[in-house]
Amino acid sequence: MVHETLPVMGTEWFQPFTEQPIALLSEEGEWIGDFPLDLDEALLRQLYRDMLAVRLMDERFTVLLRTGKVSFTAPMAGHEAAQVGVAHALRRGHDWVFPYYRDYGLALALGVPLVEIFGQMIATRADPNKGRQMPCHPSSRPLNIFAAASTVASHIPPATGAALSMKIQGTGQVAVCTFGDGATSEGDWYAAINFAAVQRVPAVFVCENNRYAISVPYSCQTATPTIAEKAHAFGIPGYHVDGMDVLASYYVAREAIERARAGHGPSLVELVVYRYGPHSSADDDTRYRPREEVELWRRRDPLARYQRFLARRGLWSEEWEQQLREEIAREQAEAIEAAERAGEVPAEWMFDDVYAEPLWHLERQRALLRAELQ
Ligand SMILES: Cc1ncc(C[n+]2csc(CCOP(=O)(O)OP(=O)(O)O)c2C)c(N)n1
Repeated sequence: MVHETLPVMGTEWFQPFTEQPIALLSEEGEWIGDFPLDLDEALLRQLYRDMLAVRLMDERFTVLLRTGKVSFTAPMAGHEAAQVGVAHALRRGHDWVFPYYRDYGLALALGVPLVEIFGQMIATRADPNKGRQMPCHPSSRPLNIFAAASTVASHIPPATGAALSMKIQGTGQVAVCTFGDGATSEGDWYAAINFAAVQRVPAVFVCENNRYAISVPYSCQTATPTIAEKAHAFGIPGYHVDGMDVLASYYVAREAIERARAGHGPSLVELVVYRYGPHSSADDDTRYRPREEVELWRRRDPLARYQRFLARRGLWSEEWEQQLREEIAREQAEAIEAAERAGEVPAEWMFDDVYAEPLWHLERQRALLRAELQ
């Protein structure tokens, strides 16, 4: 099925609205794309390094949770290829990113310093947000990463607004907005994408479809077989992609982003993934999904598949794997130490930056809190 209004650019490799998810790597790690792979070895290896760093960071978060240093986690294992692929497809620090709470892998691959990531998770002075967000809410001013919000889909209208502003000002930027399958049932989602389509703004809407919204399975979320096909109703292309294939995630996101940048309007990209862990540290997923299902998806692991691809090209070895694991473990341990050393956040910082000018009632509350704590 080809979308009639899709502009012909001569460089488009992917068809929207496919029944089968677009994949570029077979399970055995063979390249199955029908166009030439144009990525250099450094980037091919970087994609693997980033995915491994995300996997190990996820494990670190769980350890920090168990030792009481972090109060909440939103596991992202299974989403690595999707998040790392998208991060490398955009222009870092130029384009804007509107992430959601499961996107620390995206933040890591975009280059948010590890000390800031762990500072935000533990809520210390290393956190540029001054410890005022829930854990798992990435953001970065220098990298144009909008502060993630827990309110499902609330960041999608701001992404459309930012993209409209980019269009009016002719900045050549693109707004990339990520969310889960559950977010697609929110009114904000429809309003934001519809408006983006009508205005032909430079935005790309990326659904990390992990088949569940907490305990609600995909079949109770929507009656359509894919999220991508909802793009039909907005009059924009919708791509159905294997989000556990890092090269498919990267290439489709890149095409959608560059179409948007060239003035051809927004797209919807559905990256089919699976979260191996519970929805969050407050969830018990054994109550709503069988272990066999989790095991089945684990066999499609994005890291293992990509490792096989690299190995076929002589770009992966046991020694390199070992070296990477040691390097990443050291970097993350040092970042945690530095984040902790930065020290606790004073409780009264909660009153900072709420308004441009201090307001009398907040100053009064600040004084009361200070007195109480003394
Ligand atoms: C507006 C709103 N409704 C409900 C919630 C509670 N809630 C938090 S996460 C979540 C599930 C979202 O699932 P999905 O969008 O698929 O993303 P996932 O967590 O699976 O990656 C819900 C219902 C919320 N935070 N905000």
